Amino acid sequence: MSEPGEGTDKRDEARSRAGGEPTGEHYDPVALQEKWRRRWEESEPYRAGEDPDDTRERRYMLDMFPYPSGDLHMGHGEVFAIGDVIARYWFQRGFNVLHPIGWDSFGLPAENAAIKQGEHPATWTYANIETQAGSFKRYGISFDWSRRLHTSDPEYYRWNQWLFLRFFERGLAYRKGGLVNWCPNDQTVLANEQVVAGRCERCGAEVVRRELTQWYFKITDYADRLVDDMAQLEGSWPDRLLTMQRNWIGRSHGADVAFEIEGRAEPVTVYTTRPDTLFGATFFVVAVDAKLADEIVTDEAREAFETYRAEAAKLSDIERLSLEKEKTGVFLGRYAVNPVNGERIPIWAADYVLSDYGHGAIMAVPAHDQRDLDFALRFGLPVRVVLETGLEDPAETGVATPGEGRLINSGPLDGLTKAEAIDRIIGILGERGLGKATVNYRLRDWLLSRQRFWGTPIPIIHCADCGEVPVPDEQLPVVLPDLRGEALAPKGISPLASATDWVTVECPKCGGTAARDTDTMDTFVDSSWYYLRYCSPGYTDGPFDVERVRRWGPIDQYVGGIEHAVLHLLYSRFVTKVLHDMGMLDFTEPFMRMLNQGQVINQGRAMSKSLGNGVDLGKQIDAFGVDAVRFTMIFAGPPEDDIDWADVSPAASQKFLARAFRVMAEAGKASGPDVSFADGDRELRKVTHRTIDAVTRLIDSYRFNVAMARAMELTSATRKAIDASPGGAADPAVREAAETLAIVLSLVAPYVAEEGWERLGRPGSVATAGWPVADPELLVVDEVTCVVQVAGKVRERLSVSPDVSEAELETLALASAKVQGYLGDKPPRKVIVRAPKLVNIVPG
Ligand code: ANZ
Ligand code: ZN
Repeated sequence: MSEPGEGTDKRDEARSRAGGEPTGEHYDPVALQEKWRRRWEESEPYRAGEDPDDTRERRYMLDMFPYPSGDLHMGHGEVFAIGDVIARYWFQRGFNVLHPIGWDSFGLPAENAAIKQGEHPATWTYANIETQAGSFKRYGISFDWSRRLHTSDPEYYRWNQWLFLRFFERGLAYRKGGLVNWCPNDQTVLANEQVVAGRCERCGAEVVRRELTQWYFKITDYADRLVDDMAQLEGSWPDRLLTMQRNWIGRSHGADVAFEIEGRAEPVTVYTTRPDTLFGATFFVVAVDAKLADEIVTDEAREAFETYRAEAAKLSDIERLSLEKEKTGVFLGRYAVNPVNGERIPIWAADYVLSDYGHGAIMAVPAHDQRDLDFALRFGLPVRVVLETGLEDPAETGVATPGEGRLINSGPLDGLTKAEAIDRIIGILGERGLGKATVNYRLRDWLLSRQRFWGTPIPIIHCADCGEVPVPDEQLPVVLPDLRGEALAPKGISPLASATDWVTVECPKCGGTAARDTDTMDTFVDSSWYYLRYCSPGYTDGPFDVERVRRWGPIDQYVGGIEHAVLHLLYSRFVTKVLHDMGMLDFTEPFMRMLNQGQVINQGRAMSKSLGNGVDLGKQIDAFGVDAVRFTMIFAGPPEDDIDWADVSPAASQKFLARAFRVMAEAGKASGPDVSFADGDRELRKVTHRTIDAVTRLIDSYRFNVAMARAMELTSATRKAIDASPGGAADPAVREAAETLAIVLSLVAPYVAEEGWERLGRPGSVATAGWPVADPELLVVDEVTCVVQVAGKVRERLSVSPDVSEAELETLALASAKVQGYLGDKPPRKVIVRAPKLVNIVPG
């Protein structure tokens, strides 16, 4: 699968108006694309160095790998252009850069296409991969193509299976029965994370709950480390991303409190983050789908309870927890006893309490918890305020008061603050053996089995005598059977189950007849470690060569969409920690910096078929050339912002690149590369060096768009210098500016930069020309004199930079001791600033 697609190559050739080598100063993007693509393919300028003695600093730049859904789209065009600025900048800085590419090539769409076309999912998958690979090459991204991987290759997924077995050995992979999310359309289970507002993330069908036995990874064992290790990422990951990870893990500190249930021997424990409000508990709620509800409901209440339970089964967790949803529930006919005051409180069943969080039952404190209050008001239950917050009575306003305050109506807690009361009550409960401080997490174990074909088979054999038996390592990979077309149609069980020959195997333990597990892994398993494989592609002794990962890892910069803020990043962080614990990694976080790009939209809306506002990347490239499209993506705004394609102009980008190209070509014609820049015009040299200085800082701080604005200014200044006199182009300062331009543009518009570099007579690829360094002597800014008038008389002269801002100048003037002497204590009535020459102050 390693031969690149030919399609896009041909397209360039056919459209090349120059019909061969580009000559003259006419900018022909297609001719440049054709010429340089060939050369790059031969010279491989972006190959990462693997020589252990290579002393260059190593940098690992990674773009989230694509799913091969068709050809590349505008979103790819943007994100890969952004990642490429960083990678290419690092190449220029002289680092040994690893910038790999691969495909996340298992998944449902391939399977659905295969069913429709009566094909094998591989056909669709690998055809799309070839299309995308060809398009990436045309798009000129600085990948090290020698490391390419596809997760659907047996040589890759073999290591998913290997990892699964290591997890299994460590007790981190296990099977359990329970209620799971089921997509009736895709006929497969979904992880909680894949249910969005009660619907399947992929197809939008309403998700139902089903009782099934499934495989899980025990990510909850790592919950604390997943929270605590975020300290390493603070400041280098976007805050919003860290918040989303934190919320998903949902660590909370609270207490377990045991409540006596009348007529039941064992007390029932509830989890509360507010044990201080225990005296305000006026009723008790059990999750409607918890076993406890079924167990304690009285005969009289059973019928109503069962009807209600059937209704609630249709809702997703998100709907159940929604504050907007009207509260529902039934009285179970029984009472609990408040452990601190002996009060009898009624027990209800409701859907707003979840069976798999905490203990599946709560003490309800309506005065201080909004959901409890909504419920109390709906069903006429008492509301007792136990915290003096200074706000109005919740029973009157319908608004709970969850904040801080002093305790009231709470016996021994009266007068204490919230924090004091929490400590005190935990102490009291502890002495009596009725409670203790605890930590809870919202995070659930990672449900990884899927009932679909196009994924990694789970390497477990089920034997009637021996139970779950791991497939021995030397039998890996367990390769998918050859199923295609109708055989893949969803049937509620995995299609693999129908491949009887494949399923039936000898038990590795007892030799008896046994059956393979027929589920496949969630594709998030594939993407949870692929970044490690790139360090040693083709490695056969393990998922990756530990030594090589030690050299390259962790990833210095990861670029990808915010849609992966929770799932992919959390799973990758988890797997990294497990591999660290296995002694295979010397780091605990995989991605040291993270950049989330914005979206490419059109006319204010996300692009969609139904709106008819889609823009095709290939067509944009055909019309304007690769460089202009990439330039437009980068120039549109900061990388995190959305780009509205209706507001940008690839035609204008193309025009600019043509101007830049002419500057480089004319400079190259007028002088040779051996001139001394020091002999050049000082004013232009100053512009060049100020540009170098500014662009360096701008790229370092990800303000790529502003950096490109500076490149445009440099182009204009150079053009002016060329046109100023007949021999203008021969000025060494013009050459210096043009060479700088080629290097700066190489980050965004690699084709024109490469051609320009060649025209300038420089050998080798511009991609590794080396980043220029600004000469401090040429950065010195001239000063001008600014006159400060107070009441119309000149009172002060300030020496300032010619580009001082008005605000700065006003501050400087008012800070002058002389000026202050004339103003006295009164603030000035008016300050008129004409930067950089004049400040006029009207005293107060
Ligand atoms: C009494 C109380 C009083 C509560 C109060 C809050 C405010 P986090 O922070 O998300 O962990 N709770 C406990 N188990 C629950 C379950 N299975 N389903 C739904 N809600 C549950 O939230 C913990 C709080 O959520 C707990 O503290 C409990 O309500 C509720 F003024 O107990 B609290
Ligand atoms: Zn057996």
